[in-house]
Amino acid sequence: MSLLEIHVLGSPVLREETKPVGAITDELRQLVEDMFETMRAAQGIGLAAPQVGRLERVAVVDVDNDPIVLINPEIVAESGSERAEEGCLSIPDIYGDVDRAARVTVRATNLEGKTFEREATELLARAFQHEIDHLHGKLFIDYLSFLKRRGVMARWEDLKEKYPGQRRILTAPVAAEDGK
Ligand code: K1U
Ligand code: ZN
Repeated sequence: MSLLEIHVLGSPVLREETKPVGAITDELRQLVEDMFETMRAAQGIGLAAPQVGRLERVAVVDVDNDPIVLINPEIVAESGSERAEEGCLSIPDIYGDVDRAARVTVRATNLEGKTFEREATELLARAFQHEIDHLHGKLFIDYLSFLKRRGVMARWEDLKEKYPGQRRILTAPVAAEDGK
């Protein structure tokens, strides 16, 4: 298992289109395992391959201890609209309100190569949409108004100094010691 570096805003890989996964290989299984570990270390509820510098069409999501691997995911149905605040592990300390479909059905393949469909609402629906956007080079800040986005970009000018090479390096969470 390895913690992967997270690419942050400005890294070109975040704006690239991913490539559909053909075969489920041991390398892909390792990538998925490392993505879950990285997502948890960063205290996220999702992570997409471009965020770790990879262009496979793969994302992981875990809302309420329900880990889901999304290989070649697509939204096949959506309805309603809901506005809520979002963040992004690739744009640390920046938040904004985003309108998303309130209910979505995602079709994807799992690590066993089986196609499945999953309907979702609330945070899971938002996470699916956020991660699938990453797989198409789209970020939540793209949905903000011109003025809000300009404010975000001005703030990012200061924050980005913390991420040399446009990479965020995580440290493994330290286990809590009993009784302390
Ligand atoms: O892809 C990412 O950058 C991960 C991102 C996904 C996300 C999905 C839906 C709403 C907001 C963000 C995160 O996980 S950021 C962490 C976060 O916002 C969060 C963490 C725990 C509960 C709720 C939100
Ligand atoms: Zn994100």
